[in-house]
Amino acid sequence: MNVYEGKNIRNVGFVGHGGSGETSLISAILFDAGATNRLGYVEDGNASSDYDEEEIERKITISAKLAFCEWNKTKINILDTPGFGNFIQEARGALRVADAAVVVVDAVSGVMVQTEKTWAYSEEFQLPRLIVINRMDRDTASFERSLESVQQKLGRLCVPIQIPIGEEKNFKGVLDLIQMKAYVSAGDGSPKFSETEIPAGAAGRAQEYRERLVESVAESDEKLMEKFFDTGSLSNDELIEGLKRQVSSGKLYPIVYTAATANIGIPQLLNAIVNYMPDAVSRGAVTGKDVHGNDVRRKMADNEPFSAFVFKTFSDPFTGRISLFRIYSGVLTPETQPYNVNRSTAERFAQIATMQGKTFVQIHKLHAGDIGAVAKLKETLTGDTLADKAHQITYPAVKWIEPVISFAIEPKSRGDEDKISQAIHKLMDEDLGLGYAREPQTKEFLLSGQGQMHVELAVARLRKRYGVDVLLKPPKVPYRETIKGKADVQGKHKKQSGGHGQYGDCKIRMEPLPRGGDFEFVNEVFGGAIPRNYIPAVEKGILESRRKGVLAGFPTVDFRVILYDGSYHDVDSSEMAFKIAGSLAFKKGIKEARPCLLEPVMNVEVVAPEEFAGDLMGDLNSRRGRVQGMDIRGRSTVIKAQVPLAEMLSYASDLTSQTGARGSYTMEFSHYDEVPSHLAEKIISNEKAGATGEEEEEE
Ligand SMILES: Nc1nc2c(ncn2[C@@H]2O[C@H](COP(=O)(O)OP(=O)(O)OP(=O)(O)O)[C@@H](O)[C@H]2O)c(=O)[nH]1
Ligand SMILES: [Mg+2]
Repeated sequence: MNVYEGKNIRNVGFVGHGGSGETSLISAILFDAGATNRLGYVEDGNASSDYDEEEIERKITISAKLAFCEWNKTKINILDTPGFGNFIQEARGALRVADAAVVVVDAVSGVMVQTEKTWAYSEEFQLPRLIVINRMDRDTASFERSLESVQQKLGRLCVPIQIPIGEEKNFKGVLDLIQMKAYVSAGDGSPKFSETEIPAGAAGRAQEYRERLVESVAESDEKLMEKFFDTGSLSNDELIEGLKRQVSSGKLYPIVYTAATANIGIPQLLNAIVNYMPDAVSRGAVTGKDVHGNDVRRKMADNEPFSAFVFKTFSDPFTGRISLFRIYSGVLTPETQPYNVNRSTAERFAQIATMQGKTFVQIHKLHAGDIGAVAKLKETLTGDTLADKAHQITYPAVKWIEPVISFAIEPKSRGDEDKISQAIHKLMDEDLGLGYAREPQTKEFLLSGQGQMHVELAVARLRKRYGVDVLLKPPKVPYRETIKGKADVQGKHKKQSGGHGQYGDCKIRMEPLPRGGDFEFVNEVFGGAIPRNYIPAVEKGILESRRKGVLAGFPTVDFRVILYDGSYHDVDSSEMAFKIAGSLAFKKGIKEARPCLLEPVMNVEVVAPEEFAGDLMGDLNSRRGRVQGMDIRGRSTVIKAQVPLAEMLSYASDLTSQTGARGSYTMEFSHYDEVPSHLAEKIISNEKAGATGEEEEEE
């Protein structure tokens, strides 16, 4: 493996909507550049960057991968990323360390939801972009329509630097609008192609698009503008230099055309990456934080102290944990002693490497700007900065969005709980979009993720990697019980047959408290009707009983108990007897005080294109939701509503199907509210049916 300096390195993240062909393009690139000796296919399960067994099974990319090739004396580090919505955060994590994005668009469907999302991520990191219209060989692939879709949704700064030769099965290659040459693929799946003059029949069209390109390049460059006005054109050198500048500064986004699986247009795509995408140190400097939390700038140069950002961690069945990092400053050699600044600990690099898909490739040195891999770091996790201990700096980590869907999980075999929790934490080290917590009220373990598929995938990995099997259940709604009326009752526990007797007797009043009032205990016993030392026992009896309410076993909340009278026995009374008396009084009192069920109500915010607004509001109403307002955000409508949690359990997938995956939502707890009585009856009878045979939980 050759060593490259930053100015001869390109770090590009391939992003796009699921299925537009990022992974297939990368396979073709690696093959054409000689990095692999055969062309791998997603369909055959041998694409270089979809190697994980879950990826092969599902034929999609699930997590970000690193690969590289050498082209025209330049090293191109390639990050493959998922385009499927559940895993799209991975694309964001990869773009965080890229210097440019290659945005792949399907020639048939054009710009889709995740194309726009990854475009927005590229915007967030201010990355120059190259657009690849792929799958040009498919039925109904269209140059005109895909261009219209791109320019309409991603803006008019997207301009073709090629036009395709033919479409659908007649797609043969590309016309280069800068060199004004035709590049026709050999058509046998090999990287071979011929360079010819543009055929007479296509010359007019090529000229037309070249002029558009020249105008676009001249438009935002004063010097070129003058030249263009004076002479009516630009020289090729001016055009190339101008284009480079505009692309680097985010003023133009060039478009190229490919068919990945047919290996057409790939060498020209590689040329475009090398020629127009910025090199790995062209940004000059990066901003981080020093040990005091102040902003510092660090020059991206070899002669600066070492610093690198870890953007990805995953476990490899053979090598163990692998960390991918990008070097921002300094050179990494076996002598470098990296220090993890976030965790204040020294790390040791057993060997320096890079990844070619799943293959670990050793290298003796990496320069500032390059991307590398290292195995078996002790403490380092995604988002950490490794640096020279004498020159500490940290770079900002990407914050993953919170999980949006939760499932209760249950071990298939008892006693597996600890193993499961350890395995889940290992998965979470490499997948920052997962969440795991115990719901304190229902005591269920909740596994959360970015969508149902994400959670199911985690469950599959638990089984295959760690040999633990869990059942996925929809999470239980944490209902509660309360009272609406008052009661005045007596609880008496008396057992005086044979041996030592038991005697406890208390009289209580019960009354509701406002929502959130939880529980209050007031002692109004005067004159020793109950001896003072037994009063806490009465309260304890009530506290224990209220944990499992009388209606359906949910905790009872928002009520006050006033203990005002009782009686005792000199010999037979005991703490235990008064505890039981308290518990009896509680159960009796609740029943008299018009008990009811409470359910959690959530604040829900739904964002979707305007055309769905009416249907979505109707749907929220049918979920017993109360729509509270509507807003416009860009081209989307934002609907705010309060909806009972019980109605939202399958909302993620329902919203996806209602909006063709163009809607999203967030949800947080608002308050508890009474469950309408007809629903309460159902819940109560379900709970009672489910509770039979269940063990009583002990303290
Ligand atoms: N006909 C044709 N099929 C293609 C082309 N590129 C990719 N495909 C097929 O399209 C499907 C999706 O390709 P992938 O490379 O997995 O797409 P992706 O963008 O990586 O998908 P995600 O990883 O889910 O984001 C596969 O069946 C490929 O064989 C192409 O240029 N022409
Ligand atoms: Mg892929």
